[in-house]
Amino acid sequence: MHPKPEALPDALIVIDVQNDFCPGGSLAVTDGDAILPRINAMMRAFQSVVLTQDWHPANHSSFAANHPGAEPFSMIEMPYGPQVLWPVHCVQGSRGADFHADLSLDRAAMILRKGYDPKIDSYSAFFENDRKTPTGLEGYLRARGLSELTIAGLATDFCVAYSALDAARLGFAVTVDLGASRAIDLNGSLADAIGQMRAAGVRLVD
Ligand code: VGL
Ligand code: ZN
Repeated sequence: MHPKPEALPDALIVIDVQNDFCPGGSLAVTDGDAILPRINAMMRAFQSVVLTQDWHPANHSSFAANHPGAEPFSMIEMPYGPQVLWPVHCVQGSRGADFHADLSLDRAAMILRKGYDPKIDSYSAFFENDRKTPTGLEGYLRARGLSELTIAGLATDFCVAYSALDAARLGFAVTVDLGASRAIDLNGSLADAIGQMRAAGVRLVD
């Protein structure tokens, strides 16, 4: 009798580790690039790795520049709810939208792009910001039998948190690795996101 080899945990979802969210980028997250060694090492410990990529057209409605007179980081009301207006970032095909050069891509089974509809933002890897329009990631994970997810990347309080909350709502078992994530922290958004993830049953590890 041979013991069954310990199965690797299911899926690692790496959120938006792109140049524009790293130091020097247009929406730089403090120390965003500090997570790279840890993320790269984590990839080897999962059955499947999914990378997401924020992927906006230049006329995207989440850009302050597309709302005359509006300042970056101000809020507007969109048909689907409140929306932060961001500096122009992750424009399709731009250097800022590329993955950070040190991000290991070899083990990525899937690269999911989001935020390409000019009318609606998409923080989450699962749904656009109306919390209804699916990206297809749920179907991908279910079809492959991947039900336990670890989520990390940029930024903790926006795309990571929205992805984790949606995944929990869909019934996945979700862990967020805070040590492999960094936050924007806009007006208390990090504390808010942590509180919401805890309340939703997301496991938080450091
Ligand atoms: C993100 C703001 C705008 C993120 C993306 O990846 O957290 N934040 N677009
Ligand atoms: Zn974006």
